Amino acid sequence: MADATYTPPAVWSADTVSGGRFANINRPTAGARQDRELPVGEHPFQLYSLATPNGVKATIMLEELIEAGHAGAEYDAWTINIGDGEQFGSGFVGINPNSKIPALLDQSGPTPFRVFESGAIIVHLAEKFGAFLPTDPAARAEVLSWVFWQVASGPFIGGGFGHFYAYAPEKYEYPIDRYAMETKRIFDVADKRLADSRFLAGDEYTLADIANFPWLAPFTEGNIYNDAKTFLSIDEYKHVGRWVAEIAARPAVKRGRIVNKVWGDEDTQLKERHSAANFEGKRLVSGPPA
Ligand SMILES: N[C@@H](CCC(=O)N[C@@H](CS)C(=O)NCC(=O)O)C(=O)O
Repeated sequence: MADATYTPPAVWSADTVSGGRFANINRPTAGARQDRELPVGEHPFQLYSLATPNGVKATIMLEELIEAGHAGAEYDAWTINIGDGEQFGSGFVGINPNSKIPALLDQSGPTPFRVFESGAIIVHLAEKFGAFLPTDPAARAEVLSWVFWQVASGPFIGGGFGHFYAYAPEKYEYPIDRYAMETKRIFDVADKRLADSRFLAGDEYTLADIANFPWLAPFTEGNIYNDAKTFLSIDEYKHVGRWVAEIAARPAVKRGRIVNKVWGDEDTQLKERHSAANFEGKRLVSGPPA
């Protein structure tokens, strides 16, 4: 177990690391750990993911494109179970050397290519279909600013606050204070912006909202990291709450949130998505694992 008065040795070694929820999969090395091909379907886009906040950015984007009439955005979504280490299979590492979901294979043209990192995936799709990302330079810069802000802020919320508050083997005051402070500050940035603006980048729903919603919504809805909503007084952020409620009601968002969801009530799970018919009989409620 870690010691509150830990003195770092001259050279760090992974052998001394204590437990925690992801201790079985975490290693200080990259690369494939086992041979495992990925399944490939017929649609232009092949998504390999899981319905965590980072994964849901991609599935909301794809469902929004389909909802907007872009038939060329049809996709197959395959579940990568990160708890079982499937992100370290050779096929997945081939499309994401960073071994994290989501990863996309674009086979819409003659030569398939990979896109990894959730921010890169949604920007790639937006550019391909000319959707949710304005072309006017000022408007585009505002959208991309909020997208990159999210990608940069997410690890403080997840890897920082979520890890130490919910997943670490023991509760340590210093990191919980550090990341609770930062998570609240991030919420306040969004809240102040949304006090003046219907959506994050202005009057229009854009990639800025698609990137940020999956991380902010679970806190206002109270279904992430145990009782984090209470602990962080998330109800203070009224404008974020108003924005979450509006976006959560969008049909594409409701669908996107259950794609690759393999926890919760059976009728809210959709392990694989290959067509609109897969949503029939499903209850479109959501939420990442607590
Ligand atoms: N910056 C990456 C982060 C992706 C990420 O952290 N994915 C997590 C799930 S939300 C994951 O795959 N973790 C598996 C692991 O760390 O081994 C992105 O935005 O795509």
